[in-house]
Amino acid sequence: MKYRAVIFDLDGVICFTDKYHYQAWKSVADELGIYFDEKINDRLRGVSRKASFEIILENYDGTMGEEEKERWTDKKNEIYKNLLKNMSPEDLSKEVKDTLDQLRERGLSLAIGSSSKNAGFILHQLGLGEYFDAVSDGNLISKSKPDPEVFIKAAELLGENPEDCLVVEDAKAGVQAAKAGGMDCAALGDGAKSGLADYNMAKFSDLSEIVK
Ligand code: B16
Ligand code: MG
Repeated sequence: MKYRAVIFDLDGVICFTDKYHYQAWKSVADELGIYFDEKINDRLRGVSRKASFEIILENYDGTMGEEEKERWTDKKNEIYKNLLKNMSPEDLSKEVKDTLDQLRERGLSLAIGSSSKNAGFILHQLGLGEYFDAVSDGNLISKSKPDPEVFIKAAELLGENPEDCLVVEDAKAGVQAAKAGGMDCAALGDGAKSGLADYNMAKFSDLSEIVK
């Protein structure tokens, strides 16, 4: 086989939390009187919470200090975490679960490489709390994607070399992070449109062929 391990981005690959991020940021933006729509929300994909707020503030007329920014990002996270309680194992598609099981049966190690500080809670909600061999997330890193830190950390936790790992991503910043870390990348959605990935997938189950 071409790879020994597969490292999955979480939001946009294993599950879809876009609508919850949108609702939470929208409520913060409305309170601040900042224009915010789904197109701006698309730009937040794969980007850290702090960097996401900076993008939202591009439409803010005033100035804001670091402490105030932290209060608003904390508020967004409280709203977001409450919305995540709506997630359940039913939000994990059969296609994703079957493909993961198939890769595992073939002897591949499986890890998560997510910018999110809520990755553990999301995995728990999906019924995947104990499923992965390693979880590298926003709590373990100091530099967000497109920096490769989160994927390098995942490979380290698995005890694998980067060149033996395949990363699966949906965001351009995530594809850039994988490549900067010396890993091959299979991309979905915006990541595939970026033209920077080694493989472009139409659907998650395409992975079965890619890792053969
Ligand atoms: P949190 P991923 C990313 O997760 C999301 O795509 C991005 O929209 C979000 O801002 C980021 O996590 C941080 O999330 O506020 O929960 O720490 O795609 O890298 O799995
Ligand atoms: Mg993502």
